[in-house]
Amino acid sequence: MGDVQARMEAALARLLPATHAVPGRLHESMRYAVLEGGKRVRPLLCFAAGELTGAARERLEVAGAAVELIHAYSLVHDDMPCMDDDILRRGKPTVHVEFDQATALLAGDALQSLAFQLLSESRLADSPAAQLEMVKALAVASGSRGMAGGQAIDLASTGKPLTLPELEFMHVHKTGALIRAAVVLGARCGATLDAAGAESLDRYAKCVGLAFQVVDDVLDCDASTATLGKTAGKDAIQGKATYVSVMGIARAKEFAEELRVQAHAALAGFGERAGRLAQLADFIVLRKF
Ligand code: GRG
Repeated sequence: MGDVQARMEAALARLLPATHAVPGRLHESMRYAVLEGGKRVRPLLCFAAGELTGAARERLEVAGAAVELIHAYSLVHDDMPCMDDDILRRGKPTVHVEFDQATALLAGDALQSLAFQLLSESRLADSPAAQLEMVKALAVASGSRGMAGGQAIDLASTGKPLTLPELEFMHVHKTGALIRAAVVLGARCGATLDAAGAESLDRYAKCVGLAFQVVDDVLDCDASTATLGKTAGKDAIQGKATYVSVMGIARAKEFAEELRVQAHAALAGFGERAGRLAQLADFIVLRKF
């Protein structure tokens, strides 16, 4: 993980616009939002899926960066006063606090555009058609049928009780879609999987995407602000339905463990090539931050 995280930090620093380029303040805010922080879970998944298909690391750096830029944009916008209104992210003041709201809005917009620029300006897959599929996969995962849609449902349901299927629908879109896209993009950088392989990998991605959110909900009430680098305990204060509020903390922990087991089972046919994906399922479920 440390090796991939260090590679990703260098790649992101290289691929983001320099602060001396005009408009400097916008570029500074983009770099502030992305660099020196975050677990880089999505690029890690991208690299691990690429390992399964024998993808070149240079391609995975760019694909992983594209997914991470979308993730960073979503955090910048989510933290703004019109959404979650938070002042702390990755242990630092949020972008609208450090800069201002208009800059935060533009930084998010520009990060999203840069993600698609990266996906389209260099060769990342063996055929143009496969690369176009990557662009589409990230667009769908980020848009109204994916992350932005999940966020809209989240905002509309704050303070309302949700059933378990409604909660799952929200999180499969808000958090799960981008995690799934990270896996698809990483795999696409290498050799094409057969239909059964692609289906197994997608089953794995769905399990870890959902597990990620279940654990996020557990940590929101189990861990401290200092450990998380973001404000802990907010879900309960804001009256948000979470896996903890709907099923209780003990059952939520059990559910995360069930998803971890299912994720491992989905990888069974791949053998050792899927070792890193299996380790990441463990990390996502057993993490403490
Ligand atoms: C604004 C379109 C738009 C979407 C926002 C992802 C999201 C949707 C909001 C973030 C709010 C949140 C806490 C979601 C729960 C799961 C999540 C994405 C946590 C943060 O991701 P990590 O833990 O963060 O991977 P780091 O900082 O490690 O990258």
